[in-house]
Amino acid sequence: PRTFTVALAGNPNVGKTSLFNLLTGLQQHVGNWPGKTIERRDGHLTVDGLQVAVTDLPGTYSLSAHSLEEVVARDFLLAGGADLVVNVVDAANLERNLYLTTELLDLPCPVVIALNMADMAAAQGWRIDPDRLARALGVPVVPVVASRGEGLAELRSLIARAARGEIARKAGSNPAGFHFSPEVEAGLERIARLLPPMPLLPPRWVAIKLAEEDPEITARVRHRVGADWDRLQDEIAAALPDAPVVLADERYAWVARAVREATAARPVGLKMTP
Ligand code: GDP
Ligand code: K
Ligand code: MG
Repeated sequence: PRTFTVALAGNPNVGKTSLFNLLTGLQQHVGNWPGKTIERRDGHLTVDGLQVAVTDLPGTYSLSAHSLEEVVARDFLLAGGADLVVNVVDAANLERNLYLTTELLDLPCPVVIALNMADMAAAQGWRIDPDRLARALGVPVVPVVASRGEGLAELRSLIARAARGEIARKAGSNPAGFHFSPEVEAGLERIARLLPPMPLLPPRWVAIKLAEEDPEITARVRHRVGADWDRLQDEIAAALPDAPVVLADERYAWVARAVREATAARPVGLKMTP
């Protein structure tokens, strides 16, 4: 069987490569993503006698395929490249960082959070409770300070648990963590039932991306259904009116609630993350 593979995903400059270096040490290889000028880092680590492969994904704020980095990251994840996503999050910019988390949780692969920059967050007066954050997000959370190597042992043991199959998520199932409202989920289900089979792409994910008017997925489905596209588009609009705005609003609201539940105190005299 294939080596258990971990992908590090997150916004730019949150400490992904720092964590990658800590995890893999000298067991790493730097190249480019096929046909792209974007750097790719792959490495290995051994936990509990298990070989684990690690890939450092390009930093992205979203998985909307609006940039080369986003296309690379999402294609890797959709192709089943990762058995576990370690979502590296900047604790000092928690709310902004967790938007991507909602998109990672749309995918069938298990997700854990490495809550990095815990030192910066504390210096800014944030008091983030990792257990409450884990409960709010529905996924495990490990606080780390990558620049000082803190939390590495805990992250390694979380990866080991995942490699032993103890942190699982059924492919194509509705994610345990992030959900839209029941009305939106019902609309997504209706859209998913109208779709032609799309190899490698979970139907709920395709429905979300169509509802969000994602250009790449829209083009692929359109190509696939041919003359039925106009009718499908009408049915999507009927199932989920104002879908792009409604879905984005629900992601932001879910993130805001998770941050509220996980933070005991707000920084005094400092601006909140937009
Ligand atoms: P990437 O863009 O996500 O790969 O982020 P990098 O690993 O390149 O880190 C970006 C910057 O943040 C570097 O200067 C790191 O040294 C620094 N950094 C990474 N982790 C931490 C951390 O936990 N605390 C602090 N204060 N700085 C960090
Ligand atoms: K960087
Ligand atoms: Mg990097």
